[in-house]
Amino acid sequence: AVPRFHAAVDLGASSGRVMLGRWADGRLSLIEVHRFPNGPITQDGRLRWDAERLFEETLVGLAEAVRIAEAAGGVLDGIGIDSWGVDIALVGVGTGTAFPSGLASRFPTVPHHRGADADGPARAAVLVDAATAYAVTGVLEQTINTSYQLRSRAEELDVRRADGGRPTVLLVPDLWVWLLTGVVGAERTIASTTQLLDQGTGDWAAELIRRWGLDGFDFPPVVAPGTVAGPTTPEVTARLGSSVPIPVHRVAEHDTASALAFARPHGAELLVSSGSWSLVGVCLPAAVLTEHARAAGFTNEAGVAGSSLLLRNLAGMWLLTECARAWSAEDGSAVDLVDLVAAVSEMEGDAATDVTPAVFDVADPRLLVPGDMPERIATLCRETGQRPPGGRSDVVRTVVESLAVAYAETVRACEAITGVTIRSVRIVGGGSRNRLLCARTAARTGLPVTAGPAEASALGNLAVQLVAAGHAPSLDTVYRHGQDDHDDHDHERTPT
Ligand code: LRH
Repeated sequence: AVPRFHAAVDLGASSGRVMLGRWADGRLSLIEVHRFPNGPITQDGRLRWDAERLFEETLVGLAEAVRIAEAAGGVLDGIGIDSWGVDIALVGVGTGTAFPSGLASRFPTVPHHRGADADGPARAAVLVDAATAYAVTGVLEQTINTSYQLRSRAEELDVRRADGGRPTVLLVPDLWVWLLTGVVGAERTIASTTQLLDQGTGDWAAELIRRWGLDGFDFPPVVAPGTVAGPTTPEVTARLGSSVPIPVHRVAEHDTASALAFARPHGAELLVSSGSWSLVGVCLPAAVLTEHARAAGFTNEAGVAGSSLLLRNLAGMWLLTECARAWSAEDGSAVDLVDLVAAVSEMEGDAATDVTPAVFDVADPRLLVPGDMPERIATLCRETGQRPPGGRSDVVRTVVESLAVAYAETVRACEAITGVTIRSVRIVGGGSRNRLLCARTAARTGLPVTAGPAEASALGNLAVQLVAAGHAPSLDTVYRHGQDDHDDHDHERTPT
């Protein structure tokens, strides 16, 4: 059979990557063709993403994907983009501006959600309270939401300008699709992170948008995942060195939805998408818009194939990457987190690690912004009367234990909301490589834990493309017959 090549661009908060999938004989093989670092940068006194560099890196990776596909006698049949949620660029669309000529001098800036105003939810609540917004959108009042970010930008921009021009709101992966194709749209899974999508109609919540003073923005049409946005523009096609334009797919553009694209809507498995954030919860047939779900700290986000994800948005590997950043500054040289976590995993079970580590609330808002993470963690432990972790390995154990405790508590909270007993845990994403986290989650939940795939978002991205193109019969076939560079390993139930 002719090999089919598809590229997944997966933009994560600490690194981005371009993965090339080759589908042949009912199997998907995945290779990483390009990986590049990511993180917040400060520009004009504000926390932002280095969007222009990230887009350049994307083009470098895609050009390499084209080269590999063509060298193998094939072509690149599709490109899909997924990224973190909530963050946006404002662009003035309408005149067929295409990358790179028209945009080189004014690449859109993308503020980082970790720099969002802390009082956004309180100020918005004066106009529409959080409970009302939840009943419409299913999204919790988190400072990072697009809704609050847009309210701040509306104030800055005074969008009701006399010329009537309305800036268009593009979430990060929709911005990438626009830069590649010139086509404007709002893919449903990524749009569901905004707190501006109506769960009932599946469209923008027009009244909420008006009452929050956001009707001076243009919101593009909502499109379902599993469609094609359009072909690459001539400029992009040439830049990628491709002999033909490449179809750009609307995949599940939210990385969480892509990572969990294998999940069936039954609520009996706790899903953990573990990257910079930990998204923890269950896949259900429909959103849960009750006060109970809101009070318990759950948000509803769109999954693939009409499914709904009931999730807590908790801190994740961000806690460790920020610790590593602080320690690297202290040492004057880079601290390797992977090595440190591996060393701590090996110590597990030693007499020295008999004492249960201190545990803190991973949802504490003080952990959201960049800063001296080891010191903040020590403060949280002291506030609850615990001895703060001593050395670096103790800090790692405390972070991992606190995440496992939060996951275990989420099992109980999901069961109370859905009435469905949770029988297993599945951890996907980069954090699934953290053996200590998987083992401690098994211990704290008392449930069997399956770890991997680590590149779940890229796999889901490719799966949606392959099903949409008619190559693969179903999403879970791609997961079952997909390989990445990670061995799945199961963790035995171990008593706490
Ligand atoms: C995970 C995620 C999550 C949050 C955050 C901003 O990558 O998309 O769902 O909303 O990033």
